[in-house]
Amino acid sequence: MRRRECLRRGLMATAGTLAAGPASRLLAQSSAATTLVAASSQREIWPGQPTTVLTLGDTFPSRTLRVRRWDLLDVDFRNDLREATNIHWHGLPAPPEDDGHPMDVVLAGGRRSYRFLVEEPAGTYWYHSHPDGRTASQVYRGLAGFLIVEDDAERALGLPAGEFDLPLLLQDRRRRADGSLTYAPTFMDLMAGMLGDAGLVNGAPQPVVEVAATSYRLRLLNGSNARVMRVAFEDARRFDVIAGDCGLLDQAVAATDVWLAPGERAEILVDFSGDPLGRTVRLVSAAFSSGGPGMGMGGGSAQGALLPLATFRVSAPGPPPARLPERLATVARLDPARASARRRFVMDMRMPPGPGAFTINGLSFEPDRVDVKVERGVQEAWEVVNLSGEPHPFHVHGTQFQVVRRSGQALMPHERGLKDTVLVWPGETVELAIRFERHAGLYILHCHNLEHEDAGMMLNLEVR
Ligand SMILES: [Cu+2]
Repeated sequence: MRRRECLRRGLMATAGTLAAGPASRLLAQSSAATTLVAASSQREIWPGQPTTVLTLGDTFPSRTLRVRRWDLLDVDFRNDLREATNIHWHGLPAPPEDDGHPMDVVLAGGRRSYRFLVEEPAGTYWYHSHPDGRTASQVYRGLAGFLIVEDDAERALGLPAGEFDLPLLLQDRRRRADGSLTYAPTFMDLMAGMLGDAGLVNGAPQPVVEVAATSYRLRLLNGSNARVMRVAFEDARRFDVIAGDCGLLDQAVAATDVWLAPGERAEILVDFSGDPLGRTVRLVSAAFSSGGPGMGMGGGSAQGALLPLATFRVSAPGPPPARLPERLATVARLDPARASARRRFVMDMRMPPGPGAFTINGLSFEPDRVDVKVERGVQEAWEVVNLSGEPHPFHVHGTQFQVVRRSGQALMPHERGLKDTVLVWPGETVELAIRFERHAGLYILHCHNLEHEDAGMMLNLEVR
């Protein structure tokens, strides 16, 4: 297997940007062909209250896709909505024409295919709609789901699998009296982002998850529009962080909480084998002080407020807990000392909120303006500065990066692997090591607070 992967790697190196073309079809081990239809539908989120939601693959939230490394991701996409939409494959460096650039949309009633080779090792990715100015509204109503990449190296580790591998899409939503997911942000919501007062896990409000008394692999994805989550168990039990945004860490790191900004993922191993049958433990976003101007305002629950997410109930005996391997993976690291270009991105905002108020390097998104030009294959050192009073998750399309240093604190456990989104707190500077090596073409970088993004906190980035 390893030899075959090496061989394919070598072929890909010579194939270069052909990855999106016919060459990728020859290289792909198999095709993960699927049809995804974006549609409007009724679901019962809160008992007795039908809610109009948006679905991809006829599920709310959107259908979980599982692909294998070196598969051809092959999605026939149809837009049955009455608004334009598209799909972005968050975290995977897709070819630019398949990446879901905000201007590259499928009009109401239209269709297209998304097709590219999945070259990345096993990891927890996701996909969501990404049309300019409409991302927040569409993701809020349901257009987001898991995209899980699996491979043989990961399988050989013997991590909990099957029913013991639980992808958990964590979101906050604002509960309205009529049970609707009407997206109508207020002035304050546009500043802080849309914060909800109800925790949803895989689309269900505070579900009870029946588990066996053994270890579980939880794939945590913060799919909120704006809420930063400090995910923890209410009994402060320790768990092992095994993966971040883009796959496994070198080694597990013990922790009692994991901070996830919108767009970020972490995988944890949690052990219920010491719990008596019948015990319950709540998974929450624990309280923290955000210092943001949105605190206590906007009608939802404030940024940093305690938000219950799910209750785990240990309801059956289970197999012996999985043994955690000493080494999980070898993260393909860049040496930060070898950067040959430097760049600085300053995230800021001015009043009043709304179009043009949120800026990166003083600029608000202009579809026809290319703001950042990078050379393919050249390693760069990026400094991301947050001058505003709001936390901003900085997300880059077209590649993955490393977090090198934070000015405000040490790196968090899930930041020790490759990433595509990094949280930058007010006043903080974060240093990244980054290189675009896969495809040339037009991508974007932006804030993953979806209200900020829709208000223009986004730049066009061209890889040449
Ligand atoms: Cu932001």
